[in-house]
Amino acid sequence: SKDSTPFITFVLGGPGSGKGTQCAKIVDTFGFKHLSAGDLLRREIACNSESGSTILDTIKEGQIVPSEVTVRLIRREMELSNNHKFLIDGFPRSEENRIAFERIIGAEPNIVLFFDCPEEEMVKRVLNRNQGRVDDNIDTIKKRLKVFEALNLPVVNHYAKKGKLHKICAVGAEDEIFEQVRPVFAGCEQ
Ligand code: UP5
Ligand code: MG
Repeated sequence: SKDSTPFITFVLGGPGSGKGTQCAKIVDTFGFKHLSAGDLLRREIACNSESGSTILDTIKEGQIVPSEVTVRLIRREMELSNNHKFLIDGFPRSEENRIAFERIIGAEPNIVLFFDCPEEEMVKRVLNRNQGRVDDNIDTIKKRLKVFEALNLPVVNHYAKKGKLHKICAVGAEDEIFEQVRPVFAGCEQ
């Protein structure tokens, strides 16, 4: 219920590492509320919100949307939800994102999942996806990979040092990968 302290999982990994795919399985099995930061930003573009055109330009370049924008969207969804278990997918993407979340939400994640996937595999998956995303082209994918390595890996390392990181080998069949994810949530059964 809304009165409970939130239980927060951050889901990290490069573009196409399978974050969204595994989040759907975690939702089905453990009853989390899935908040994909990328989906929330794409929704702002689709509904022509004030910040929509800036968000679109940023996503096309594979860059990171300002923290205030993203954290505001995540906070709104957390407040509207009557679930208290959250899967925050694709966020934080930088140390600046992380610090802004901790300041504005006033909480740290309980668990951080990291889907570790070789670049060639990520590129292959994203190019095969075919869902019309403006950033699923080879030029933008190269930029997304550079930004991931430069800005997201420091966040991964931060949580590794804090003992919160669960590194998952993201190569193989979706169900096999989920068998590595499942034990991380032992005790979170609905
Ligand atoms: N697939 C999945 N698992 C597979 C497997 N085991 N074997 C073979 N294929 C597999 O998967 C990608 C594709 O691979 C799918 O077709 C799937 O069927 C297949 P998916 O689960 O969608 O991977 P995911 O990691 O979610 O990939 P996504 O492209 O969504 O990751 P990104 O991190 O690049 O995208 P996101 O939507 O999070 O962000 C997009 C952009 O938004 C960012 O580049 C950035 O510009 C902006 N953004 C911000 O600025 N701030 C934020 O906080 C978040 C986003
Ligand atoms: Mg995704």
